[in-house]
Amino acid sequence: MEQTFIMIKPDGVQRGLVGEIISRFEKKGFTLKGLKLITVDQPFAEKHYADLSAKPFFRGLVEYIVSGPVCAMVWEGKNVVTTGRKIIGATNPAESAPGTIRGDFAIDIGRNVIHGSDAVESARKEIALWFPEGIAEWQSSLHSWIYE
Ligand code: YYY
Ligand code: MG
Repeated sequence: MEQTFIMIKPDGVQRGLVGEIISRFEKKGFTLKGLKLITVDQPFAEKHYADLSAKPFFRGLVEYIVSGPVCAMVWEGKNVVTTGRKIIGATNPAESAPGTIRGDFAIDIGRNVIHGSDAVESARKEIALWFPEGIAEWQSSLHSWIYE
């Protein structure tokens, strides 16, 4: 089954959005496979966002990610990478549809509350980076109520 890496950024944690965000993924039918509150350092944040290191916003982005604890998660389910990105909404909250997490809870691009992997391959890399200890081995007993 497909997995994705979802991270509630420091603003989302500070603003008390952890429960709301977890609830949206749970209610959709996805399965929580990993979860931890963690404060990362600069080299780690730079590694996570390595693909963006040449961008003008990179410094500010790294500063923001290290500014407080984040909630790192692994979610599992059919098409969870693509569907997870839809639940999250467009990168710029000004363009995120209402009903998406960023559309409902964010205003500025540099405070957009949540990260989600953009492809199955990046999800695999991000899960390995954030959960080197591995993730929970369990199967939800709801499977046959969610999948036909
Ligand atoms: O995957 P996603 O988070 O939607 O966007 P990315 O293009 O990967 O950029 C990562 C992160 O960088 C974005 O969530 C906000 C920030 N950012 C920014 O501050 N300014 C931009 N013009 C583009 C992205
Ligand atoms: Mg991205």
